[in-house]
Amino acid sequence: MVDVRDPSDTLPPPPGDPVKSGRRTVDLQVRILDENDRRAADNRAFFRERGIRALNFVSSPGSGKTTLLQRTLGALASEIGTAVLVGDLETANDAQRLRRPGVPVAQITTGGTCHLDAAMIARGLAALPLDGVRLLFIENVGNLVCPASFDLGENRRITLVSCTEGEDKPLKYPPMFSSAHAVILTKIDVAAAMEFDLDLARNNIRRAAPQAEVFELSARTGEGFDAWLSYLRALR
Ligand SMILES: Nc1nc2c(ncn2[C@@H]2O[C@H](COP(=O)(O)OP(=O)(O)OP(=O)(O)O)[C@@H](O)[C@H]2O)c(=O)[nH]1
Ligand SMILES: [Mg+2]
Repeated sequence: MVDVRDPSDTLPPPPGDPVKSGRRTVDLQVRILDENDRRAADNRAFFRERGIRALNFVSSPGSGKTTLLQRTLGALASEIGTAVLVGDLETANDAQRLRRPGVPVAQITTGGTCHLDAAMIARGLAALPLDGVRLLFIENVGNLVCPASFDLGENRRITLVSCTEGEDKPLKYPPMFSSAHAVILTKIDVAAAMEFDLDLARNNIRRAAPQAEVFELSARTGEGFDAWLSYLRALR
């Protein structure tokens, strides 16, 4: 195994030309994340003042975030005020899938950006009527890496991993799992057909996300959905 991590990451910045040493890149990254953290704190304060609980759904492309939200809205929208922000590089497809009477939905298109950030959330919120909203669902861009670095001001981060992706994903993409409040193992209806080893996946989730509550469900059949809905009802 070749470990390509730059050992200078853990050392003081080297002297000399900052461009040649790579120092400017690191400084810029820190500034972007600092700025994002400030905006995330503003979002968090906004949610607190309004009595909104915000959930940030993250996963690989196609793990089933929109399908999970469709079924969740179908079960809860008449009972709890909900709104949705959904992020993709392009298209408003997911917003169209999630639209239903009484649920404000706004699509955020990021252009080329591989994650949502706190400023995008603030702009998205300005486009939503939020009176009576208690739960805000944020569907992040499908990507198991970048969204982990960007706090949106959410109250809960929910990481999905599906039975079609392989049991090892929690170990390969640790930040997405170690920063999750809950992990949802989804598409369990196809686990057997995929010869997916549920016990191995459970162990890997436990190792990567010992702090997280874990749900196993199918957004297609509804299996395992009651526990998930109870979790959401307890949050509001
Ligand atoms: N069998 C099965 N299929 C599912 C389930 N959840 C989602 N799917 C299917 O998986 C595919 C992708 O689902 P989406 O909900 O679009 O996934 P996503 O995470 O929102 O995708 P992106 O927004 O592109 O990242 C669709 O064909 C869904 O019908 C499930 O629980 N079981
Ligand atoms: Mg989606």
